[in-house]
Amino acid sequence: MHPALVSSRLYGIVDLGYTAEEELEATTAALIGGGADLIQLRAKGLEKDKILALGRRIQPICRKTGVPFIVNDHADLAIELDADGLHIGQDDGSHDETRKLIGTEMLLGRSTHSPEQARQALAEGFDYIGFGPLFPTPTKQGRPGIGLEHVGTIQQEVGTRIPVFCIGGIKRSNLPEVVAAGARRVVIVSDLLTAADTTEATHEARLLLGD
Ligand code: 3NM
Repeated sequence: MHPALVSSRLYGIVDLGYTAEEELEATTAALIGGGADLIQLRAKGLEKDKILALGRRIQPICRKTGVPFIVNDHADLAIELDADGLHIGQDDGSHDETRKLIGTEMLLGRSTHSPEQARQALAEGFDYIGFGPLFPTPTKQGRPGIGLEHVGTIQQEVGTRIPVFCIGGIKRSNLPEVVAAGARRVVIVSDLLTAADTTEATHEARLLLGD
């Protein structure tokens, strides 16, 4: 397991679908202050120049606090931003192609949506995976929830080798059942970003994950 990820439990995403541009720094700081162990910039549908400008505001906050900064989708932007990692989906190219682009140092994560995809991502050499969506979610529309059925198995088979971050429709309210199903690590987006106090919500989620 990559040393930077061994103790990671809660993955926070600054998603421009929820976070207003002027709140970028405050939201990043709130997620980190509440206990997020990784931060991803997710800006679906925005121009690359725009994403670059947003990333330039988040990256230094992550660097200063020692929290890995992960860029979604764009290898070139991850390089340009001196990010600590790149996250890619199933349709964003192979592990080896992407690794060649970003070099050996950067973390490389993959979204997976079934047990087969999770096993494959481990075999291909990804540093971590997202596994979901567990529940239907407005943040990623058009995908059915895969439920909790495979969470325990994938945590045992894959999650003991590389971090498995369960994702999709996870909230503080259902986090206990996700943990009870065997999840050790999670990504939570809307429940933290739409909370009245993101720092407090993140802290609550971190406590619900347990030791
Ligand atoms: N990826 P929320 S689910 C960004 O299954 C994303 O790969 C998913 O947001 C996947 O916590 C998802 O608001 C949305 O449901 C997560």
